[in-house]
Amino acid sequence: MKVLVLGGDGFCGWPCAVNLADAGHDVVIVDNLSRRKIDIDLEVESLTPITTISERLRAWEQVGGKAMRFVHLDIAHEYDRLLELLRSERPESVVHFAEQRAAPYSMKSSATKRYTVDNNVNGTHNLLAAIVESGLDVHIVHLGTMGVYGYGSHRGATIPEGYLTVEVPQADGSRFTEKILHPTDPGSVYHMTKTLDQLLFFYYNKNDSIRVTDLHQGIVWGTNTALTDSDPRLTNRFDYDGDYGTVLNRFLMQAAIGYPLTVHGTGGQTRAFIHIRDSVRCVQLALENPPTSGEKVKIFNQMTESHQVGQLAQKVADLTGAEIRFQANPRKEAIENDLIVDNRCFIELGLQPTTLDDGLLAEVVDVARRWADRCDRSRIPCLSAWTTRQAEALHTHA
Ligand code: NAD
Ligand code: USQ
Repeated sequence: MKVLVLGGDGFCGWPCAVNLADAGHDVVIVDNLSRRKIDIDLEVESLTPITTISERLRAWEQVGGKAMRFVHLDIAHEYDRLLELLRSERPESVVHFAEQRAAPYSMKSSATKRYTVDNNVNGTHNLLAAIVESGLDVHIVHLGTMGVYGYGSHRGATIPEGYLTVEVPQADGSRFTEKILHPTDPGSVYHMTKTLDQLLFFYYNKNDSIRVTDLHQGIVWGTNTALTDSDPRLTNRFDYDGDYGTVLNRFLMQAAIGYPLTVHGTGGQTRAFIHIRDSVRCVQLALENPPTSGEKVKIFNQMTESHQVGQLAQKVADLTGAEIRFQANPRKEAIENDLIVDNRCFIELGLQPTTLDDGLLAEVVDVARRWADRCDRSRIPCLSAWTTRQAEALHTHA
């Protein structure tokens, strides 16, 4: 299958592209390398040393992988080139990772809020409009987020895969049932862009019958897959800084370098998680099981387990002897939340979940230890505050 991987140079996209090429698909990576440029702006680097995209592709061919091509293109601002690319490549599928994905970065300033909305919403809309204009029947697999459902209280209810069946009361006392998109409750400007993506998909699917699978992914942890681990030049990125590092990888890296684990607030926040190896597998399963013509947007919850942040920190502390340090929470988020998630779609497609207990936690600690001297400890604190109130609390606790 010919697949365009938008954002294929990123943390989730690179191992996914390599995996698809390994499975025999014809892969074209499309990326504007903005993630690498943001690292330069933030004066931080991936903990693992990553090679340039050209070197990654050369290395992949040398280790015997099916050659992949790379197109340097900004999907949010180069509409004509995107359309031309679709017309010339005529892909059967597009995997769309190409968005600004960090909630703290999206909340840093008006400039990063505006950049995140402009980049993410325009990019997704350009892709949809270009597919319609090309007249091609392309299946989009989009990386969305579990955060679209929100992390308030779901009052013990199980979060369904995208759609909620509701009963609507009528004036005459009767009721009818309807399946609607699950209400959204974003917790950051970044998460808000994903809820807007969801509406764009709903509309273009209804109006133009565009086939879409939207993957509501949880927090991805781990760093490499067997393939990206097979040669140092294929190594995947490892974000650890206060803007781009995500919670579990941060805790594991902090434990590796003897830095107290940074639990926000009480640590009562519960989140969904998935290992990078399962993330890669899920994207392949979604690609190989596309919606049929005329089918509504398929929504899968791409997560394998839920954990409370404080309990995760305790687990890492038990494994490594690390100290835990509670921090003023830079985010405006519930002190505690429940999170029961239906993830049957991927399980029924054959996903065998990798869990936290599989020794992979220790593997991440080992990777972090190996590259500990590349860590800039001053970049570890999360300093991006959601509101002035949170900023003041950070300042008081500093
Ligand atoms: P990442 O920042 O490492 O990768 C995104 C890639 O997209 C980068 O290589 C970047 O250069 C590229 N990109 C961004 N805007 C672009 C544009 N306008 N044109 C072309 N390329 C562009 O992020 P990631 O962690 O790999 O996340 C990929 C996707 O998965 C994102 O959409 C994110 O929201 C989603 N996701 C990630 C996680 C996670 O824990 N990392 C969890 C859930 C969902
Ligand atoms: N947290 C800490 N300490 C830290 C870092 C984070 O306690 O050092 C807490 C946060 O306050 C939050 C939770 O951990 O309550 C998760 O934060 P995170 O940065 O790991 O995850 P998040 O901001 O939600 O974003 C990440 C990805 C994003 C993806 C999302 C999936 O960056 O692209 O969409 O996970 S989900 O969380 O399911 O919405």
